[in-house]
Amino acid sequence: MRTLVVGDLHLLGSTVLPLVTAKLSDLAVDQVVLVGDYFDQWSETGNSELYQRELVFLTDWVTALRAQGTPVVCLLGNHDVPYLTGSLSHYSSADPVVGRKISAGLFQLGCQLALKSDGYLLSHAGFVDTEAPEPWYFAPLSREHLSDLNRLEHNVGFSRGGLARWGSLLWADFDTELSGYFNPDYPRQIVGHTPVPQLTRECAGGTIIDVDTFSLFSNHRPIGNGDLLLLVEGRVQTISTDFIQALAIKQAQGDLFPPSSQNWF
Ligand SMILES: [Mn+2]
Repeated sequence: MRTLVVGDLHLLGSTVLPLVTAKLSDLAVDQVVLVGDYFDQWSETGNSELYQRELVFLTDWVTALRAQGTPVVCLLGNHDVPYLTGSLSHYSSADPVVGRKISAGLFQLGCQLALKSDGYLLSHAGFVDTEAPEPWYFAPLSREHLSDLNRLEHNVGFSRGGLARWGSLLWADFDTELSGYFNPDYPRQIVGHTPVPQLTRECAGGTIIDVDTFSLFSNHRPIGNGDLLLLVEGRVQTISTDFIQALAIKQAQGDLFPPSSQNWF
């Protein structure tokens, strides 16, 4: 199995996903995994048109790939779950139309919490200490699990501003929680959630890899280099992309996050 893993998107799908498309045939990819956090971006919370445009781009992109026979697994991140549960965060879009459309879109995509592939456990933020996946994490989310999902979304550790001892698989911080205290039953994990300059690997008794290379600083400059991860029969390869150039071109054209024509916030 050849699995291409894509980090957090945060309303950058229309910039990032074409770069992913360009790699698929050369790399003979069998399966694509998106690690979640499709929505929310610094200073764009009120840009409802951006949210809706990126939602359509994401669902169209995933639907087209699946129709062509390439499975796409869409994991859920802490920035996605509030739109499903209705328990919005300070960083969520407060527009009820946006929220309703995102919720419908995430259900349509069949988003799930975790995936096992080639000996690795993939999730948005990872499994710390005794946190372990339950069977429903591996299936497309159904409405009966929304209260469980809400509980996981509110399980935030100290280092991310919460009161829990550890963050859940939606919140575990890579540096302070996951890399040092991963669940020893799952020593091979791939996650997003914590922005990194490049694919980051911790090997203190395990192989814990962070793929969150598309996240931006609050001034919309890139933190990461836009690398992707290719998992081939249990081995990991780094796949570089033109993310930095693509981002710079869109920024120069004022086309990265075009302002909403009805931006009341
Ligand atoms: Mn994120």
